[in-house]
Amino acid sequence: MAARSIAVALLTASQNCDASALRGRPNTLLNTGSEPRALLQDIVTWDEHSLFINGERVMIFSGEFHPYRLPVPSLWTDVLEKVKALGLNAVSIYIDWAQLEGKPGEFRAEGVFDYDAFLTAAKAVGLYVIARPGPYINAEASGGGFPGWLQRVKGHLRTNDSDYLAATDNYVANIGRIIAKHQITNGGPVILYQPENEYSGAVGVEFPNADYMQYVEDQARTAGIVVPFVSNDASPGGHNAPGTGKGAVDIYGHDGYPLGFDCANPNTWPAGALPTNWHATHENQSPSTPYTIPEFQAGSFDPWGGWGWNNCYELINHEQERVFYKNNYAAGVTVFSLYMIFGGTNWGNLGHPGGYTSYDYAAPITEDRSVTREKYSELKLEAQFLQVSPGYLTATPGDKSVTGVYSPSSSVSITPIVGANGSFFVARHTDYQSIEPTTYTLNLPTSRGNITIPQLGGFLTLGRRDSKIHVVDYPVGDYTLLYSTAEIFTWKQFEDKTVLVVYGGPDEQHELAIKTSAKNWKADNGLTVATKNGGLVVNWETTSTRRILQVGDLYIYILDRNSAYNCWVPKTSSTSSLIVNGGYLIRSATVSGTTLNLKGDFNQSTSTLEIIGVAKGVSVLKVNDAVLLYTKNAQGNWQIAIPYVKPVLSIPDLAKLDWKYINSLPEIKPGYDDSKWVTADHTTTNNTFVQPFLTPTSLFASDYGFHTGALLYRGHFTAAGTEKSIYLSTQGGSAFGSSVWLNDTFLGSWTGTDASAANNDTYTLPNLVAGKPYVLTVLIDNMGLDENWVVGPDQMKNARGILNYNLAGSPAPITWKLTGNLGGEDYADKTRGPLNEGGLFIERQGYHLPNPPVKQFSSCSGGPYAGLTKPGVAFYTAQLDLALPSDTWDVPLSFVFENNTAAAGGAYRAWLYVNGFQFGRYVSNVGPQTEFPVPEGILNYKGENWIGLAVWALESGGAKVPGFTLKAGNPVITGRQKVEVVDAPGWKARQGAY
Ligand code: IPT
Repeated sequence: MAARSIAVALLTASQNCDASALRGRPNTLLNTGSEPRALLQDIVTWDEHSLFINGERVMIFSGEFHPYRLPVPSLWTDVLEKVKALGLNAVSIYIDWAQLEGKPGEFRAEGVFDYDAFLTAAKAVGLYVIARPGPYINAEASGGGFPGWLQRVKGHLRTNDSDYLAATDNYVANIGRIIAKHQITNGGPVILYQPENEYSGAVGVEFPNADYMQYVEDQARTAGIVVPFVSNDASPGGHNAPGTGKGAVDIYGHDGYPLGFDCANPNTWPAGALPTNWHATHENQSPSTPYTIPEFQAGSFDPWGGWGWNNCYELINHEQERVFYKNNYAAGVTVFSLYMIFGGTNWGNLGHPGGYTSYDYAAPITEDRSVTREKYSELKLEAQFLQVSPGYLTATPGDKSVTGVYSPSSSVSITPIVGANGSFFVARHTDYQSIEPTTYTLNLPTSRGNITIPQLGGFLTLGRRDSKIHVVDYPVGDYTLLYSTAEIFTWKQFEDKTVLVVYGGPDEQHELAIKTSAKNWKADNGLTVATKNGGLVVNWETTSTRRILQVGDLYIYILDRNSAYNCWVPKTSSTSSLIVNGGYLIRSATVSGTTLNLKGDFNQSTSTLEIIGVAKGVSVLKVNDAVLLYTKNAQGNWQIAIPYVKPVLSIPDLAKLDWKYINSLPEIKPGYDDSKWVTADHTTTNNTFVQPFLTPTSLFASDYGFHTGALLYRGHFTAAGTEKSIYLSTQGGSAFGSSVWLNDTFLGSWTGTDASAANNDTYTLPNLVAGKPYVLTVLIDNMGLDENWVVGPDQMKNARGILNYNLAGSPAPITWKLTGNLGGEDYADKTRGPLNEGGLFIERQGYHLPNPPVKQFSSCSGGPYAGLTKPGVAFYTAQLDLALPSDTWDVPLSFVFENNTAAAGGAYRAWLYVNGFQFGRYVSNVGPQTEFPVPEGILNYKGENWIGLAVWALESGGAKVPGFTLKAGNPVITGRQKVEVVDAPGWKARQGAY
């Protein structure tokens, strides 16, 4: 046994005897990088199979959720409850540094950025948290989470260059302190901490850089982090695994996105993408730690000009969950997190240029928090199964899947996971891409010998892109299943009975056997029952009618998969649960005295509930706190119909609002005063990515503190009269646009394509008058800063703004001024954070905030629908009053742009502001997003709202917004906690605004 595993084994063993010696070590104790090391706490421990929490062996089944992509703290609990209802027991969170330290040295984490509140909420819901604060996170976030001012750090990012390390200290000290406070050692939910992110590859610098990794870990320890460190190598490369010395983490993990991100071809599962060696690589790389996958593909990102979430969903759907997740179980994963469980929104410019506003990710929970996707339901089946299968955690996975051993069929491959408390045989198509159903039989080793299954005749079927877990010698309370071809959803031992729920796909033949000497049983029609191998064998064909087999006090509910999808297993205490059949969502169940209170959501189609396993002393039923009368059915289960009367929703017609208009491009007007603008006078730059540096002074926006949203440049020169054209090289990131004026004469635009992060254009100039001053105004859309996935090139530093220019035919020098958001790093809006507003005139003035001074604006009945007749930027704002039944209903709302290029009259971009939060960037000529969900809490459902649209027409004929509407999704009766409207200030005249 390696020294490392001895230390672990000793520690684990000590749990039951004297663990106290490990408690109470000072938080400042650093691990020096030498191994083996002692743990700093004794609550989260592990062996080669799994984690233990407080001495109890657990599977960690987690989903990634970014609180920063849902800026409504009172809705965090809603998402967390939806995660918990799946049967997951943890969430993994990234934290976006760029939002919290917009100005070096000033850390702010309040209001919508309140991680203290988030971690409190996770604890209250009963989920563990894996904390992943970076400092680098990737995450399709602007700069990969790095604040823009890191562009001015000369050293290599994510290395131990001292200026980079120093830049991270304040953030990690502050966020580390918040996370530390919420560790499980302090009664909080945080059980693991991930330093760095996918520290897996570099170009041109030393790699792996153990000093760097160790620094990141020491920073966290210094901030008080005592829980184990987990890594997330990009692939099974063994980087920083225990035993690799300095910088090693406690628990090695690697990520996996086997199907990739090509949503263009959603029906194509690429060949050879199913991992087949992950158990073996784990045994090689980190045999003493639980097999850990901190990020596994649960959806896909989608770029500008992409295919949209429906396509991505088709690619990464419930079938992908069946085949790929089950393949991971076959490899023995016991710390498993899905990326993403809920994607959310890239509001307020938080995204990188490779993505648009929606970060739905085709995740199990949709961006508008609905749980209608089939992958949500399929995930529930798998997660609930694992929760009741503790034997899985200690079973030993076979090296790989085999053909011809556990089934004679060559078209089926099976991986055994053999254990003392049940064995698991994971079957899949040998050709995992197969969309043809195949029939097969099994030959499984059981405690009653090898058995050919089905014993009572027929064949098993594996449908298109399917995988199944067949259990053997599987404990169900006091009973044991000798085997089951039908999959297990859950089982529960109640006071007077044990209920097992199994399911199969439509019309499939299944068989299970119970080890029992019972000679009496009760079987519903459609079940064939026989005694064999000293037990009872049941064989059936799945139909949508539920059938029950009763043997002793064991009740086996036999369902089809769609019926199983409708079931929930809410916990009533740490050791007991109910089984609830029906309901759109069952969030929780609490028993107090004689009353059972279910919290849940209901829609029309699933409003009948059956509650299985109510304890004897309980007689009163409340649903969402209201007492309801129930009946008992033949099985003694409670039954109740939840009244659902669809509310009449009054959704305002946006076209009828009282729209006000103000020009948002005063910069091109004669006499515009830019004296308060920053002069671009840096003759050097620390930017090491854009090389060579081509202009007399730097025109890189981040060199002057502007890292987000629209950028404006003004170039002053005195004409010689010989000027012919202006060449401009602009860069804003994928799908960016730019427009150029000379004084108030429009010279042209780059309307953008998804493929172009930069653009070079030469604009012909009119005849200029010698000796006269002229101004070039250049508007550039910064789509976010690049990520920095590969260490070394420092791609995050890739500049935004003007990279080069040439005033052809002229000796005249140009003096450039620029602006982004008002104040730059001294950003104006501390509530909505450093990224939310860019440099548009109306943003600098704060007119996008609630209650702008509309008296100074003009009335315009046509609003954005009338639009602009020439290129420019117009701002339209209106008060929007809502009166929606938000106390008991969850009503998803979204703003929809009509995608009609012809009617628009020209390419345009629109920024959507809702009560001051930028909740949409629409690009008419690139797409794909046209529908922008905005959560309640950002919208006040019971009162006044202010919405704004900044419309940038890029082409000579101007542009109008052909259609812009508010759309309500399907309302559901909800048991979620009340949504508090986010407290964020309205407009006030801004000091020094220009
Ligand atoms: C992995 C990143 O760790 C994560 O932050 C996110 O960007 C994810 O990809 C894609 O959504 S990197 C993996 C693709 C190798």
